[in-house]
Amino acid sequence: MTTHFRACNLCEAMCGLRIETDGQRVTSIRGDDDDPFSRGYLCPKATALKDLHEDPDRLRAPMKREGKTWRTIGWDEALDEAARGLHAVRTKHGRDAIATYAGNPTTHNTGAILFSSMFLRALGTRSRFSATSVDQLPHMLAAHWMFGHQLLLPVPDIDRTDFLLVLGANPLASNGSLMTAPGMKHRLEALRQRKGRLVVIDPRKTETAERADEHHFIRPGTDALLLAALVNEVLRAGATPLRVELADGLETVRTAVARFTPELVAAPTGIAADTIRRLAHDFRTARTAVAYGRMGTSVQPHGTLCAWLVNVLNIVTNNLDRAGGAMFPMPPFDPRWLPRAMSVGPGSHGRWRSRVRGLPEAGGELPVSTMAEEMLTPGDGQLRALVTSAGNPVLSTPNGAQLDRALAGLDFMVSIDPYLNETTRHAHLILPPPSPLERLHFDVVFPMLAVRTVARHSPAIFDPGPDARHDWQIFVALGKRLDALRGAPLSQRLTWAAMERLGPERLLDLGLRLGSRGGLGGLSLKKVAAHEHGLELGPLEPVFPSRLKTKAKRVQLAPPELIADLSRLDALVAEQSTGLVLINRRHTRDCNSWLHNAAKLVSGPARCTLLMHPDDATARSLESGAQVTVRSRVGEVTVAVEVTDRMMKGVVSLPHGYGHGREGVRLQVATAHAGVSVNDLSDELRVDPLSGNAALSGVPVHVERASR
Ligand SMILES: Nc1nc2c(c(=O)[nH]1)N[C@H]1C(S)=C(S)[C@@H](COP(=O)(O)OP(=O)(O)OC[C@H]3O[C@@H](n4cnc5c(=O)[nH]c(N)nc54)[C@H](O)[C@@H]3O)O[C@H]1N2
Ligand SMILES: Nc1nc2c(c(=O)[nH]1)N[C@H]1C(S)=C(S)[C@@H](COP(=O)(O)OP(=O)(O)OC[C@H]3O[C@@H](n4cnc5c(=O)[nH]c(N)nc54)[C@H](O)[C@@H]3O)O[C@H]1N2
Ligand code: SF4
Ligand SMILES: [Mo]
Repeated sequence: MTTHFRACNLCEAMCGLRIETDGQRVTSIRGDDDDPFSRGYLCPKATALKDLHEDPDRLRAPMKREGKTWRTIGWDEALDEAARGLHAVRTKHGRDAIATYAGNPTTHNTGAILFSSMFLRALGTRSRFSATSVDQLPHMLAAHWMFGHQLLLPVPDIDRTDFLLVLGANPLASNGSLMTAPGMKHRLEALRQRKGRLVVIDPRKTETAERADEHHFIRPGTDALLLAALVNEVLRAGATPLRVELADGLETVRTAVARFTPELVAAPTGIAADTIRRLAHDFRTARTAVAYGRMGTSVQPHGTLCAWLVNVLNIVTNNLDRAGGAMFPMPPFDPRWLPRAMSVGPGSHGRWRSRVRGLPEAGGELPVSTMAEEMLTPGDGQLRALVTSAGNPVLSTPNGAQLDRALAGLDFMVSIDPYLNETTRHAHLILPPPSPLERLHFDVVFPMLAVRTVARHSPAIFDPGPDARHDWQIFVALGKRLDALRGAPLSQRLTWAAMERLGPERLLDLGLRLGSRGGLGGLSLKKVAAHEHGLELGPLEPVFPSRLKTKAKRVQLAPPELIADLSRLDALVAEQSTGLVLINRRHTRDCNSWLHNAAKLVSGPARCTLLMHPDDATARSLESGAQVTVRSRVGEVTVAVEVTDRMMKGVVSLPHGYGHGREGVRLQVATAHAGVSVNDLSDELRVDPLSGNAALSGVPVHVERASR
């Protein structure tokens, strides 16, 4: 029996685990009580690391598709064929005819995150897509414009705040997002113990809302109105907070939000004017306070306005870059300051536009809501090939059924993925990396979002053997071949050789030595690794103005793009809401679309149900358990209804990540708990036009009893 200590890589929380193994088997997975950051906390998903490792459906060797049949092939053959296939498309149709889609687990995979930028450079395509544009893109764009870097994302200082205002997030189920803080339950309990307040704004009375001091239902998609009214109220109260000196544009903001009075926004948001006024007062006068908006505020038509206004509210109440407010983590290994070739850079917007719909590039990527139409619309620049890595866009992006059709028509597709699932079944080649327990893990992304300063190195537990290729090795192998095929200069080939020799471990070591904290001779991988339960360097500290990346080292409170975008809110005020709208939810035992093959995680009553308010059910003569057809502009699904007063009237909710019933999927357990895909209803034409982020929430739907 051997004991290993390791950070869980399944979500942002980075919980420390204590894993017992016996030979090649995992015998137990528990929380690591000695982890100074997570203190023994873990969620039910952690045990899926064992299921994942032992899953007979997990691919262990490259797969090649011939028609509908798959056969196993060797790595050299697979990599050669993948590179040749991509090169052929590049030669015939140009570089931009190859699309790439990077999914969420990329950010939880050390090698993938460190080496994917280089691979993308080797492909040289502008047709880059990722889960970012069905997720946090608005937050990144607001940060780019306000703080000068898309990854300068302010994080709520949850352990020290006196007032936490949560909009559109459910950390008790999601374990936190753009806020890495394991053990959310304990942290919220501690907030209560110190007499702090938790206020939740959500169209569903969520697990988090249940434990809040106050919960207010809000009409989906209207948070920007609420936030504008809150900012307006705070500014009208006349306080001039100290740190606003560090910011430009206060007067512009004041003028721009002046028309959004609590009375104006009460009807469209569904929140009474008095309540808004009181919230503004309480927030402004709390010793410390922080507003925090997440998925519910970003995947809606005004996502970037929301992200901006959350920051503005924190700034005008003097709660940015201050203990108990919203703070900027500066981790020991900081990917923001890596060389440009290896990092995402400070951000950008609108340098080019998508061919069909003219949506803007952001941070070098196009909105994934446009990917299917770029494949299906003939003409110069049509997408002909796709590389997916760690992504399942058929289930995770809007109008998944359309994308499903589009993928079936591609000339060539390669998927770097351990499963044959809804997306990868369209690939010509699947290149599977080993399981998480077979590789080193060092969180590169999430310490940048963590509420304390942390670093942790987790060595591999099992040896994947000589016949395995890690994600980073696949990227290097493909990149090298692609460069050789196009006759890249020798210097480029030498770079690949150097990178291959370096590998993630030496790169991490270098980054730690040069990092934001250590300076040369400071930290090293060895020093971090010596802390087998993780290294914790204390609470966050203020970083302004030196860490701001704006030209003048001042916060830009009033980016012109956002001030202009406020005009869209006038239409929102006038909008008459009729009919039902659909929102999404997450369950503690789901992990986006991809852990449903773990039996323990899908056991119990079926979770893929449509939540509906009793009045809406009565109006349609529906009772809990009734099968209903849910129809939107793009498609329909049939699902059981669950009547509950936890939903706002006029709003229904489906979980995201289900829909495993598609033909050809090799996921034995998941297909037995298939459910329906919410993204067969979400509409790819509904986006936040400023960022191009998908408006997955608030989709108009029609619901009626299913006819047999
Ligand atoms: N309607 C609706 N849609 C949503 C959301 C929503 O709330 N509602 N949420 C959105 C959000 S926040 C996100 S992040 C996206 C997620 O969207 P995606 O990232 O596209 O999808 P995932 O479900 O995370 O699928 C992950 C894929 O990566 C594979 N994988 C897992 N680990 C690894 C690894 O280490 N290496 C490689 N190469 N592959 C791996 C899995 O087999 C799976 O195929 O979905 C978005 N879509
Ligand atoms: N168990 C579990 N944990 C996860 C994941 C998972 O799939 N399962 N996924 C991970 C990922 S990739 C992410 S990005 C995070 C997401 O983390 P969170 O954002 O905390 O999770 P969600 O459940 O998507 O929460 C969004 C909330 O917004 C509400 N909402 C919907 N529309 C609106 C609106 O218009 N306004 C307001 N105010 N609220 C609205 C929904 O009811 C929901 O409660 O979770 C991560 N953690
Ligand atoms: S909350 Fe669960 S899934 Fe997330 S890191 Fe912790 S144990 Fe893993
Ligand atoms: Mo996400």
